[in-house]
Amino acid sequence: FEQQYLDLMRRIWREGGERKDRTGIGTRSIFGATLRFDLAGGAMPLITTKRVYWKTATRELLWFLTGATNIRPLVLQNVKIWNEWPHARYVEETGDEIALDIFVERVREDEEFAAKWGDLGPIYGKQWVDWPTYQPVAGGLFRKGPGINQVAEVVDSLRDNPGSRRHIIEGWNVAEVPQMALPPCHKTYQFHVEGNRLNCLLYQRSCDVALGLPFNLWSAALLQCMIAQQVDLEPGELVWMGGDTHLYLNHEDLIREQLSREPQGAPRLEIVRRPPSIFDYAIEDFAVHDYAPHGPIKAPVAV
Ligand code: THF
Repeated sequence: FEQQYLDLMRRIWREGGERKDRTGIGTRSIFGATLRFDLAGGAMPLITTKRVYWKTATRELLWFLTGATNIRPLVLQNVKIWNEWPHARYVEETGDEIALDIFVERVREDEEFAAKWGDLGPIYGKQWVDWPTYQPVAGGLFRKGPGINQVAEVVDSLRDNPGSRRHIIEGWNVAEVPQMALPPCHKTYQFHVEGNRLNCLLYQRSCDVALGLPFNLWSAALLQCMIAQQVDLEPGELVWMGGDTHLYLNHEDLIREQLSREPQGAPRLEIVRRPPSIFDYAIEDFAVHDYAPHGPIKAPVAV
């Protein structure tokens, strides 16, 4: 299970081409990679060669499902993973070079400040549950139509038309990409019904293998398990496909340490309650069994 992840990491570090990236840090990268995980029996692609904060990743997923794009609800839950981007924008646009933790405290304490500076633009949550539409009106003008809830539509289409090849949740809204703090990395989810099993394929255009991928794999598998529960199917295969699949050069210590460790155990997910809809899950609904990972490994996130 996890060996696929470690093999990918080793291969990129050994064979990946070095390139300059948007963040200026530099990466080793390969283009095009596939991982496959069978989620039968609650098996999860939860990395054990370092501690992965699966509750943090879960809170992020639940935040996406609310349609929120402001970091404040995450900050109030002590989830820090999106803080760097609004902070960078604040410093750039105001010239006020306050430290990250001071900025985050202001977002926590000051709702108005958060509304102004905590937003990431129309990223995942907005596109998933409120994809904008436009309706023509007289004179060649358009007005805003009702948003499309892609997640709700996929749940419905899985129930009503399981054989469909159109069960898709798309994050890449071409017209709105310029307004996003960061264009979506995990951009396309396709679901597929095979007998009583629900498969999921995630296409990720860009992947930070050391920091991001453990989160992305967990979140995709969790979303798949939640949707499966809602439509009375068993979780099937998770197929992950990466475009630019890379390791940041400043993650070398993490990579060496992690590749020296052996995977331990086979973590399993239990969803302890069946909420009335895909939008009603709470963090308490998830339990992970048999997760006894190696210790965490700290590494800086590239902004
Ligand atoms: N940008 C970059 N460069 N890497 C990413 O992984 C990434 N994401 C999201 C958006 N842009 C990205 C943000 N997701 C961590 C994990 C996920 C993130 C961002 C940061 C992180 O720092 N994880 C640490 C600590 C976790 C914690 O403190 O709770 C870790 O050890 O895992 C990928 O989609």
